[in-house]
Amino acid sequence: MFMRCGRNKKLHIRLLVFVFLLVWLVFYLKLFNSKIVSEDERERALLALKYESTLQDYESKIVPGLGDGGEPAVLEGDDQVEGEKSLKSFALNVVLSDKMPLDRRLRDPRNPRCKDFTYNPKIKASVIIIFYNELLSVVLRTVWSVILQTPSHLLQEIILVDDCSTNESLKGLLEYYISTRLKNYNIRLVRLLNRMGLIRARLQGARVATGDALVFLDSHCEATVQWMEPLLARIEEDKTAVLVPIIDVIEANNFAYSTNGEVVFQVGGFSWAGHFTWIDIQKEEDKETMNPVQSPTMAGGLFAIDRKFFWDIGSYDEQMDGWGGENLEMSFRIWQCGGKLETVPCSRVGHVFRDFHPYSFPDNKDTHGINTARLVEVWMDDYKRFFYMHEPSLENNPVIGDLTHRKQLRQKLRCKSFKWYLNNIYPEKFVPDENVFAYGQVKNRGEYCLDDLQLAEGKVGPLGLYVCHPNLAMSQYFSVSSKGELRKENFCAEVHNGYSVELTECHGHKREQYWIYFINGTIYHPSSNKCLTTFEVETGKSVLVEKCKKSRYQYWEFTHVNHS
Ligand code: LR7
Ligand code: MN
Repeated sequence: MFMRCGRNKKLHIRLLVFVFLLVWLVFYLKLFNSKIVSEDERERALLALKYESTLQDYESKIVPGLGDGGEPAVLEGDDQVEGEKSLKSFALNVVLSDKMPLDRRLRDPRNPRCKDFTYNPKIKASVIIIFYNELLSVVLRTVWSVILQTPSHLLQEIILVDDCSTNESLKGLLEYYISTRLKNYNIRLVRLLNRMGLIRARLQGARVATGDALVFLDSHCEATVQWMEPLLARIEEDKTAVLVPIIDVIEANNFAYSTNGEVVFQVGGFSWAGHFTWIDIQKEEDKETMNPVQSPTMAGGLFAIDRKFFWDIGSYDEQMDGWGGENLEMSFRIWQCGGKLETVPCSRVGHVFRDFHPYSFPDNKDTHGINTARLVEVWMDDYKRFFYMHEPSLENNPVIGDLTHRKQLRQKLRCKSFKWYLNNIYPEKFVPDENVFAYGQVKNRGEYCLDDLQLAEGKVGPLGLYVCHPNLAMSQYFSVSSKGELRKENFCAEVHNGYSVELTECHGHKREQYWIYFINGTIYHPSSNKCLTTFEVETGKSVLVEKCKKSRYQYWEFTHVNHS
């Protein structure tokens, strides 16, 4: 009994100690916990003190309904004046953007036939948005559009990559906005410690991404209804397909969302100078379809790709600096190394097209030129000659840097040649010295040459004459194509009013763009029954068509003539 009693007493003491310890532990933990919480709260309170009122000021300027649906928005009075001014410094209307709701909804811009499709993808996307010194409201509108237009079960995360911006508003205020207004969404902010340029910034974003697919966006975009579904559905179907939405225009001055018509859309091409261009869909049957359409290239800023495929196919050339070139590099690589690039007509995203870059580049380097030289060396084989005709100073220039790794990649992936790419993916691309009757400089009286007078891409201007350059430069490089066009890249010589000769977009239907180069040196224009003639250079209008006659002013000599 004693024993039992004694045992019982011991048990009681133990129990008491145990209960005491438990109470103490619970209490301690609570204390500990509350300490953390209170620290957290203090930090938050401090942040709030600093940013909440700024943010509320910011938010109080927003005019509900402004720009709703994507309608053009107008400002009045001082705002209008200030807004116009900001266009010159920021390349977009800052005042208007700051007044427009960050979560504005756009109308459905798609072809009505898109509504007949149902997509049921099971994979998730990481949306990667890179930015450098962009306007806060524009960045946030991009983020909101992704949140609002993407079903949450398809969105793994949004990754914002700050390429070391110096604008204050993109620092604490942005962080505060994310941690308060966007706290219910999975948004990750990656700060780069140095300005790395957009190519390496995207790579940093891709490195931390965990979704099945990567979807890249510029930081001044707005997604529209069902933009994500067809992109992911296509990736699910084929992991080697890289997808581009239709990129609509958000006007920089009034933020109107404008579509280029509902049905018509274009795909990507390129110029020999190394620029991305828009081209019409070539195959008739593709013009009608709402299914993904092959695209020879992409613009670069907006695309979706399987995450693993992104790395397998060589991600990006990490040695590309700044801005430019990575879009064509990736386009050629995807096609040549076994992938495909497609435009998805039922996915549409708006992009603010700006007249100039509102940011500067370190050292003022021509990163577009250098990056393009890198890609022509790795992917374009002998066709790089055309690029160097535009940029002779980059040929064999050490600024291009080391290419070993990229060349190894091409070998490792057993990629096809650029000729294969041209023949199979972009057969419409005009090659100045292939399948042509004549090409090169076109001389008249020994010292004058046909010249494009530096006409910019997409413009119309007179065919000119200029003193021949000692080296064949692209501005004096013309061809007589197999279709009888007197042409330079996408410019064709066309007779206007039976008299003047203009360089204008080639249409491929002969008519006023049809010429015959005769062995006797005349360039004959059948539809006007006249011949290409030159006057003295000094008279300005130096090249036109006139009644054919035997004259040295109608005698033209191409550097290369293909006799057949
Ligand atoms: O140093 C920089 N660091 C950056 O993070 C410079 C820029 N950036 C960011 C910038 O804030 C923006 O979010 O990179 C993004 C793209 O820069 P933009 O918007 O100045 O480029 P862009 O729209 O004029 O140019 C197009 O071509 C570029 C070539 O390098 C990129 O691929 C862009 O993403 C691309 N944009 C598009 O494809 C959108 C459609 C335009 C067309 C046609
Ligand atoms: Mn852009």
